[in-house]
Amino acid sequence: MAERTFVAIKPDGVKRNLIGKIITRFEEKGYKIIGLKLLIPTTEMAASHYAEHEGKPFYPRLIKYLTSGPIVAMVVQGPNVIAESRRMMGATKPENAEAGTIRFEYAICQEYNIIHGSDSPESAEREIAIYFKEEELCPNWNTMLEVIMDAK
Ligand code: D4T
Repeated sequence: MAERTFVAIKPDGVKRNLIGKIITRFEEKGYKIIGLKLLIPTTEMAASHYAEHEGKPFYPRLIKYLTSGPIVAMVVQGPNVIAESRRMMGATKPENAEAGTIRFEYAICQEYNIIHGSDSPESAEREIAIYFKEEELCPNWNTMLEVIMDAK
């Protein structure tokens, strides 16, 4: 199976009308979006997503933030997409993000850093399963389209 990762445009990114700009970066890079939805995460979803941070001082605000409005949940597929998409996002703290990265361009604080990306294959599969059913994903859509176009 091709490498895939979970990416979320967080509520501040959606509220600031950055959906198109952020999706464009992944498309222009050459990655395929194989799952996409707009949803307001429940507290259970957010708690599961950020289980590793439970008990930390910033955890309650993190959960409140993630459940405060719609997010765009995406599954993105392509070579080395887990590491590369995090490089495209830049450091968690926008002030440490390299010039040209998504957080450098669009975020000014760690707490509201507009985007999330899985940090390992295990996190990617765990996070994809929180937001998507496997049958909601379209991993082979490019091949499917080629078959239809060839038939014409
Ligand atoms: P996410 O998971 O949102 O992509 O962030 P990172 O993978 O880049 O960073 P993380 O897990 O360390 O942090 C998760 C989330 O918590 C917020 N946060 C983090 C915060 O508000 N205060 C803090 O001190 C830390 C460490 C930001 C991202």
